[in-house]
Amino acid sequence: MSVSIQSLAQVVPSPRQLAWQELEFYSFIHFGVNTFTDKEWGLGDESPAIFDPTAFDAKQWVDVCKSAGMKGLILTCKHHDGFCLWPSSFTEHSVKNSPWRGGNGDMVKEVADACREGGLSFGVYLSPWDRHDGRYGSSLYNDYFKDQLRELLTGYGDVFCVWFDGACGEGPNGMKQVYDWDGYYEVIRELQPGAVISVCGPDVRWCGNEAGHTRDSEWSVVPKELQDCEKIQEESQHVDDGEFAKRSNSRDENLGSRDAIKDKTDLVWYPAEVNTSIRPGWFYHAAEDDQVRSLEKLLDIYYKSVGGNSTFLLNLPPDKRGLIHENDARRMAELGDRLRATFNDNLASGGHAEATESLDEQHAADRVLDGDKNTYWCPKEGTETAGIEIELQEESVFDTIVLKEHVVSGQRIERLYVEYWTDGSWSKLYECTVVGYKRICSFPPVKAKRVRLTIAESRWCPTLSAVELYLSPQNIG
Ligand code: FUL
Repeated sequence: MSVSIQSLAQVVPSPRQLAWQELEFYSFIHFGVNTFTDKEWGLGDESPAIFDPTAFDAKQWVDVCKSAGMKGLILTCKHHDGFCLWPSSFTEHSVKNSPWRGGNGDMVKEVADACREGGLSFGVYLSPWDRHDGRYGSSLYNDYFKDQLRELLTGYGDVFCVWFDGACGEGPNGMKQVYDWDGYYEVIRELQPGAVISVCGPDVRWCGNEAGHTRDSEWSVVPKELQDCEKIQEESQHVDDGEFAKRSNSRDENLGSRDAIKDKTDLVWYPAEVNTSIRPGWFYHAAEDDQVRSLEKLLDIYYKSVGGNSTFLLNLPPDKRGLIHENDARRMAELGDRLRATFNDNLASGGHAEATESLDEQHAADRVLDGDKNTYWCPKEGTETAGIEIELQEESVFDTIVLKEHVVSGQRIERLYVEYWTDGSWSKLYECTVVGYKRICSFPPVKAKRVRLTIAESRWCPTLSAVELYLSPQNIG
């Protein structure tokens, strides 16, 4: 082992990573000329004249996101086709040459404003790959790209995320671009120090597929070499469901396990995001109106991503009207209703907690029940196996347990199991590996008054800031 367990346990998130993780669930909005040509990737030769949503309403987008319980929105300000949804001063290829709002529109502004009014965080997707711009393939393009970043990061208020995907194809001159990643990051850090740089960036790690698949063990502490953009670029070319199936080994790979990091010297906090679309495509296609993902599928991804130490970035593509289609909007409301009904009444609150040991009074067992994310239980330093028992106020039926580590202190739990007291003995209910920011444990309903968690393996000493019990509405009655 090249790094000691103690130092490993002390790799921690930056404030911007922490703020991003707490958003948990947020939307991707793919909108642009592809919406009007029915394509996924534009060629770059589309006329701005085709961009003319008839009923665009940013508030509707925000309302749909909120109905699902999302806390942020990331807009494709420019996709690979190069068309800009804001009137950039550095290109003619934008909304300023479109009939929409008589050429006076600024979609980035309308969306950013609607997000702020609705209480959603706003993020930008700016595609480095540009199939339209003649500067692509030369250093001039890097200057252009930075100029665009400056526009987006100064003109639209706070931005929580700059999302860079890995695609790097040919531009209009048949040339490829050598991206100046470090230069891009510098602009972002200077203008929006609170923003995370996602995927081709150092703050948020791509989960490795676009199908919504998740790893059972998602570590936020991983080898630094995973931040290498060249590699991410390579991996993200033409990724789809089929492709993913072929690469399923990498999904199973436990990136942060003791085995995976045993020869590494440089470990970083690089937490995962799961990104996928509510439909097969990223952009809207009328032919996919009946292929909106089911409530069960979306719940499954939510539980495994948000509840598996990742975040969930779900794409909702608006249609030619500029509205999120009724089928998608309905599904989002259903999802939000289900989540709200499930995580409404914490059956553990008011209960009593006892631990096998506690570091001190301040880190006593009952900290997991106080509803305060800043307080936590932990055993003595160096104790890697420990347990905590919760006695509920009254015997209750439950099918869900939410666990949270105090990730401000690092990610430490490696294996844990949950038991409940029934018929005079402990019976196993659930077993998992990592916990991290949040683990949602889901199982068939049981009735009990006592629940016991055993942290069987951890790094240095585990922490827990929350243990919550719930009953989902489909199991009530
Ligand atoms: C990919 C792109 O090629 C897709 O069009 C989409 O934007 C997705 C989120 O990232 O790399």
